[in-house]
Amino acid sequence: MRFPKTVRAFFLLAWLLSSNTVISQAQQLSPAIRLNQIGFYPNAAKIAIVVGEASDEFQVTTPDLKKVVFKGTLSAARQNAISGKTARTADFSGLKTAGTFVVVVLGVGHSYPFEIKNDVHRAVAIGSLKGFYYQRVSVDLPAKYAGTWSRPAGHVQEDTHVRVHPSAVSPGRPEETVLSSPRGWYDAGDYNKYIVNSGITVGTLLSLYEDFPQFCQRFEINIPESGNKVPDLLDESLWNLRWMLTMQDPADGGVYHKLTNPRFDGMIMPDKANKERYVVQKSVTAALDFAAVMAQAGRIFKPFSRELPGLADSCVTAAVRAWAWARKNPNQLYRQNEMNEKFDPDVLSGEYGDRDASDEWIWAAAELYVTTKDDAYYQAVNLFPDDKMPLPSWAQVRLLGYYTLARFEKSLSPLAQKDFPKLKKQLISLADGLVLDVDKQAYQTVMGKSAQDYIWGSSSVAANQGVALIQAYRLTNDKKYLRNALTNLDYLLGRNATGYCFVTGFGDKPVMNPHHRPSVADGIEAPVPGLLSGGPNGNAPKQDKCAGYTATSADEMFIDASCSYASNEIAINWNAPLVYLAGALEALQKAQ
Ligand code: G3I
Ligand code: 9MR
Repeated sequence: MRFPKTVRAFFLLAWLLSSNTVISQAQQLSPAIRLNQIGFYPNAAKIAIVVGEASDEFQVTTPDLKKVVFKGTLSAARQNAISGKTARTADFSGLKTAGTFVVVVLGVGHSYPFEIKNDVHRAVAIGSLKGFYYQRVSVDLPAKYAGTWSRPAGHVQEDTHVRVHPSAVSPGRPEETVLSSPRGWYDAGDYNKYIVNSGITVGTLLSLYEDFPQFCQRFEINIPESGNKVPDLLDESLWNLRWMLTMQDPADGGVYHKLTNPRFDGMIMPDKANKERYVVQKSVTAALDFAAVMAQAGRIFKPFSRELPGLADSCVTAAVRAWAWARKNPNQLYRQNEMNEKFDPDVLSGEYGDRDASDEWIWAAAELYVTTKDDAYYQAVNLFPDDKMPLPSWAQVRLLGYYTLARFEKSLSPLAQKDFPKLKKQLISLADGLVLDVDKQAYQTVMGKSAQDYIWGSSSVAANQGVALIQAYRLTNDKKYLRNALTNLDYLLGRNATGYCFVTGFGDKPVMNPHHRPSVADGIEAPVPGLLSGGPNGNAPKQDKCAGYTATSADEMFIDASCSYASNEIAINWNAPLVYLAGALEALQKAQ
């Protein structure tokens, strides 16, 4: 809906008369103007979306509304294909001056302030990696690193006295066996530790290091290890990697699916969560995700043999043994309900179950092949069963293997070289599909062209689309992929149908009440920072039954309430692609 012609003519007249003065200094902050609440690189695209009725003109001004630095005309109205609402674009890409500004739209109001500067997403990149530090198990988080959110260690006793669940017993480890399996990150808003989800998370973080090693050298996040000779990204990843290593049964190389309480804890602090914990059944998906990550870690930590003696070799050995276990147990999927029928106590924490391990085989084979340079891994599984390029998620890791093959294009053996042109074409066609028709989308973001994007953890869909586009950029040097990747960072930081910045601690309308036990229980108003909320999920009301959903469309199906675990939990596998996306865009900012 637009204003009648006479009203628009009046606004236009006022606008012309105003010359360089502001449209109206009485403008109020308007939630209808959606933009990246952090800001923009000087040379990159700069877009705000205006929802609903608006006049044709907009300005960019100083935050006090006194000085106009840019004037523009809103685009024609587009209809949001998901909600039916009207959206118009304020494009101020022409403004390249550094500073802090707001967008002002006549008859609507002004936006939150944002910055234009180099390194504008550095704080988000640092904050989202630091988010992992706050998830650390087994260690105190002192104020020196954790600031206001300092807290005592969780699961110190519990995770050094872990029981073997009846589903997981083996000749060497009968039922009463007690294991030590400390460290790692809490998975999400809950306090359990899951190998499958750890796999994609660590794999994604380590990939940022492999793709942008120089950037990672200077990527410091103030953790206890900062200042040692190992980049912080690797040190933080090691906190989880070392835990993962303890989840392998030394007798047979199998990997337990998870370390968990039988039931979720209440909303309490980690040091108060004292329930007995178990390692449960070994699974083929856990073994293969573990093998993939350990193989990747093996090659990454090799140059650090002085700082971390023996680590790289241990990782490769662990990977090879997990792979061998998977070869012997290809059908051992994790099916929680079936397991609970056979064994007690019942385990009711997150399942991370999977009916199909073919993608985990592909990922593990690709990583082992690249690390060991042994063609046998390349030939062991059908690496290219079809032309599909499914976006990475915890249940779908095929592309992680393809990204690795692409990353090592120059050192592939002749066997893999042969397949490479086709793989490259397919990765590029995935990216071409993502960038198609973004200009027709209400928010001008890659995210949200289809309502299908709004699933549980949709923020990770946006972030992983961004990662796929960065991969395409690396393969082609075509900046259109970078430009489109940035649209999804804009989405996560506020240019979306909810108006929230989905990263805690960032933006002017940040998520404040995530489903995150420490954030709920610590008595501090602000949530633990640097954590990515799951985001809108069309099915959330059915899934978490939290009261308060009023939205009628999937792109808005989100509430900033701690009961909403289906739209507002945080999770390590969602944070990792955010770290990648923000880090990669920072590393590549000169190219944008
Ligand atoms: O992918 C399908 C999609 O094709 C379909 O259209 C849509 C319709 O519902 O469903 C999609 O699947 C959903 C899937 O998430 C998407 O990743 C499932 O319905 C949904 O049940 C599933 O939710 C998972 C959730 O656990 C419940 O099992 C999330 O992926 C997963 O991230 C989440 O993980 C939990 C752990 O179990 C426990 N720790 C916290 C963590 C985060 O919430
Ligand atoms: O806190 C749990 C969260 O991490 C999971 O993603 C979610 C779905 O498995 O479950 C949450 O726990 C809830 C449980 O499923 C049902 N009772 C309420 C729990 C949250 O308070």
